[in-house]
Amino acid sequence: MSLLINVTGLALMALIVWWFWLSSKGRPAKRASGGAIDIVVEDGVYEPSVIEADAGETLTLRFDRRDPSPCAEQVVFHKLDVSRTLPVGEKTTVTLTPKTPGTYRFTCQMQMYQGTLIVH
Ligand SMILES: [Cu+2]
Repeated sequence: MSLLINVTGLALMALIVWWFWLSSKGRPAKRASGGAIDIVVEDGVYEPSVIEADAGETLTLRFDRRDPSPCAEQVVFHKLDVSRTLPVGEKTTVTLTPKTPGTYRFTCQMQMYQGTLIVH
């Protein structure tokens, strides 16, 4: 009986590892190349959640908030001093020109939604 439980436990762990590996693989970084990038805000994730850009490049991000929960209400770009309120069912444009290469996080006000802006 305890062997069965161990096998089940191992299978469950393998499934969890596989799930995380697969879900991170399924989200390639979105490269900014002049045009606007649409970011869907839904089910606790920004999609895409990783944005890449070059330093000094002006980024136009269009947040499409589909999640009506108050959690998704704001997007905050840490270190860049930018935050916006996102109305539900609308696209909110955020324009940024990061000048220094680095990794900048953007999150909701409670940091449940997580995004990363990589500046080269
Ligand atoms: Cu939140």
